[in-house]
Amino acid sequence: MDLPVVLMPKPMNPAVADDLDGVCELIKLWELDDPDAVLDARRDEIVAVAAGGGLIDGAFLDRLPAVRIVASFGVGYDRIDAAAAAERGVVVTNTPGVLDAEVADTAMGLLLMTARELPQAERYLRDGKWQTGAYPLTPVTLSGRRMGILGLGRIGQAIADRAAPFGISIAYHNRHEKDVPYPYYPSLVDLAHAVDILMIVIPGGDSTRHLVDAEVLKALGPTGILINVARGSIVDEQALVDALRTNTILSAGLDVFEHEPTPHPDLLTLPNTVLLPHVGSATTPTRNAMAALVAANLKSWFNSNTALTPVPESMELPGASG
Ligand code: NAP
Ligand code: 8YV
Repeated sequence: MDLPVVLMPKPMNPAVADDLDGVCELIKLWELDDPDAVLDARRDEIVAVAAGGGLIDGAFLDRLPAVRIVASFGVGYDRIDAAAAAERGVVVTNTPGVLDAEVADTAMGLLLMTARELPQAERYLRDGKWQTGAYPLTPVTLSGRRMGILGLGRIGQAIADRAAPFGISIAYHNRHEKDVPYPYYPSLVDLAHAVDILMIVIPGGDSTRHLVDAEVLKALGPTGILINVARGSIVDEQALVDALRTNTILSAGLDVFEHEPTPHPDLLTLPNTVLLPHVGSATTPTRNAMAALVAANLKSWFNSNTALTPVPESMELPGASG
């Protein structure tokens, strides 16, 4: 029997291909001499896409009319037009849950690094400056501070759980109030006013672009710390640079940027930033768990036409009821 044909447009964690060995024929697009010719020749055979980066929109899917599922690596799927996919009867899956702890650990690490200036202090030691005197005291401590979580979802809740033992209190802003023991702020600006730390964990994409703008940063205030482990597009990066330069906020810890892998150049030179190269989920065990979930979605689809973790936009489609 012919195996189902799966397109992998960009390189992915190798565990995806390993998990799919013998399950499907995998076309690794980036390895082909003439990818367009192969896409045209096999357009009616390719039934699934394993997506690990790159834009997947309506035009892309129109080239591949037999595709019924796009299994995406990562919980954020802002590079995939899931609504356009649904219009074409294509289910999109992501990898929720398996990375919550890892990303929450990264968020707390980034918060500690930023509030206590740990990377700057380490550079001070490495530069031989300790001999000339102690590293300056940092202006804020974490205990007793208030954290506003923009996006109290799976990862946001895992961050809240970790923040409590640090003596940090939680408030949040989502579009919808949740049944949780934390104060809810229907307005993001009001949340920013009320807290010392703004932790961003909402999805990226057009609907959240520049939600954190100059007004929100002003509301966070001169002792405020911004942490972003979600998507760079959520923050107006120029407004953030201006706010950091003018001490409108105290500091920022960023794992994500508007234009990856090229952060705004001023972020690199400002003294009050801590910058990570999008490593929120970047451990071998967690990336392997994400890869396994990508493969499990495809296997389940081929075995029983059922997606394991469809995104909300796909929920009305057959095989995606959860
Ligand atoms: P989730 O469980 O879906 O939580 C997202 C939360 O954001 C929900 O509580 C949602 O509540 C809220 N939200 C959505 N749109 C909003 C808006 N316009 N305004 C205010 N709140 C909004 O997602 P998750 O699994 O926690 O992941 C969150 C994001 O983290 C992902 O989408 C991804 O971009 C990012 N991420 C980054 C890394 C990394 O490596 N740095 C790793 C994993 C994930 P409402 O629906 O009530 O608004
Ligand atoms: C990954 C992420 O870095 O899951 C997400 O949304 O941003 C990260 O876990 C990303 O999926 C690409 O590898």
